[in-house]
Amino acid sequence: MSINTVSTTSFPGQRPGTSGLRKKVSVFQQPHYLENFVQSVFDTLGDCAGKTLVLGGDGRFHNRAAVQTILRMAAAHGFARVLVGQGGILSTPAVSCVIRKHGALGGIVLSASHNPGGPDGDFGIKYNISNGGPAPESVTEAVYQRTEAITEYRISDAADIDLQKTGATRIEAMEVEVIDSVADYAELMQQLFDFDAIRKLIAGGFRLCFDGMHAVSGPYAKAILEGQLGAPAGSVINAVPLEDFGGHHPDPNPVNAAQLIAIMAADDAPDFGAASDGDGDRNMILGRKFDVTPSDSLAVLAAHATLAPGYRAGLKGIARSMPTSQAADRVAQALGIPAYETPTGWKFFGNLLDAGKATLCGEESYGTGSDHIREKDGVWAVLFWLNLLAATGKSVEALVSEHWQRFGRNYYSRHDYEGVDTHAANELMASLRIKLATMKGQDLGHYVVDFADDFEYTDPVDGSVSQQQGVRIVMTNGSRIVFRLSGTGTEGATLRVYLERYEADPEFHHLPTQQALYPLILIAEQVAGIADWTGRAHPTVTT
Ligand code: VG1
Ligand code: CO
Repeated sequence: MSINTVSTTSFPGQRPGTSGLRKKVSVFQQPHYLENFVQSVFDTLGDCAGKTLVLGGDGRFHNRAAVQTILRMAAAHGFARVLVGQGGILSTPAVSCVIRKHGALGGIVLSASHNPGGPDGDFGIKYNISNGGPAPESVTEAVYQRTEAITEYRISDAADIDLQKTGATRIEAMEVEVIDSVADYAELMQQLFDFDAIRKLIAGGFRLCFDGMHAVSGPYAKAILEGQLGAPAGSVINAVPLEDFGGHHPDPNPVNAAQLIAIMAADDAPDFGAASDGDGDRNMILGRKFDVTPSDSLAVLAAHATLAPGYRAGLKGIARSMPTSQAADRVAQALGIPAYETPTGWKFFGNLLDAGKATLCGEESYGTGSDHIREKDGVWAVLFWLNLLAATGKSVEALVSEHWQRFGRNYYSRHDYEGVDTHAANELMASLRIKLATMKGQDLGHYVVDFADDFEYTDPVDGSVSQQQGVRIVMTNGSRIVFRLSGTGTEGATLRVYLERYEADPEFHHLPTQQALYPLILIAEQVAGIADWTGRAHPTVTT
């Protein structure tokens, strides 16, 4: 075994987006592409002698090859130890959990999350810091600067290690320990939730269906829901991670999880349905013939959090990303705790959680989590819901409807225009920004504009400022339209339009969502000229 220094030249565009660097697999397969990025991360970290790194991914195509390369590079960089998931598999929340539990310096997650996989699909890489969370912008920016200047990387010429067998081995002086992908994570879940109560609920005939979407959460859900909580075999469907996710989009929304939606819409539907995404950090919650919007899910969990043992002491605060509905703010107000509004992306929650300012966090994009780790967490959200259902004896629909009665309903929808021309999308946003200054007080038919701006966030802990985080038009009655461009796509641009209307009157709590939001949908089109700029009369995905 020896360590070699390899000359390289920089690749343009290795700037991490909302959640790491995501590109087509073919881009990552170019010689030196992955190596350049990894060396840039290591260079940014500096001396790693005596330090531990955690490594794993969602099992998508190229995962194993990338794991072997990164192990050889970590050895060359002088890490003392790497903890790698068996088969190269670790969900994003499991990486976060393992980093924290074992006091690692950080971790590398190989995933493009909900983006499709396979040789023609996407691949991704993300660095998480010692608190278990995604690196903040100061770090991702330093990594990017390094990728622009890189001229060489260092790598051991050691042979591939056997990722299937748990246990320790060595590359150069570095110890590599292949760990059970689920064990540490499952142990943490047992500390947070009332497993006995959930077990009783299930033993009493309560039926559930969890869709692993052939992505990483399958093994976690099988071990916990079927193995530890006694759900009958087959309660977890599409449980085996596949390199191409079975050809599907591992994105847990009603459009992509059509099989689960059909199961939950049947007359003999289970009591509870859920799905997670490629890397296991998202969750979709369903009742029998009933969908829970992610924003409502956060609000319901917050309102009942003390029913779960891990949250019995109460919440310190609730944080949500700006485009997420304001439903959780109403709960925070009722509980007398602070509510925080951050830019999109989990990395913005890290400081709030570390500083003890927030306990629960959520995003409208099927992301929910807490201070138990520093990532959003799909299986955690499922267990939280099961804990609430067991503790209250109520159905999913009853819990949500009662929540609306108490707090009012925030009708909410996101319209995505995927794969639009990047130039046109940028122009659309630029022209919206120009209009902002004159929108205040404007009468838009049913609505009057209270204020319009481009969301800017000052982190209350470290004072860092993030600008241009989404154009928002907020009406005098609290209804909102938000526009932003996705930072996770790999083809063209994706315009996201977020629509929210607050309705206090229970008599109007059961309208079809798109109908309830129709006046706002028309205003969004009128203000932004979406059809003109994108050539699209309708969104590609509505959630
Ligand atoms: C999307 C979501 C955002 C989420 C991010 C990463 O980002 O909108 O809420 O944090 O994906 O989630 P964007 O920039 O495309 O809107 V995941 O599960 O892909 O790591
Ligand atoms: Co994800």
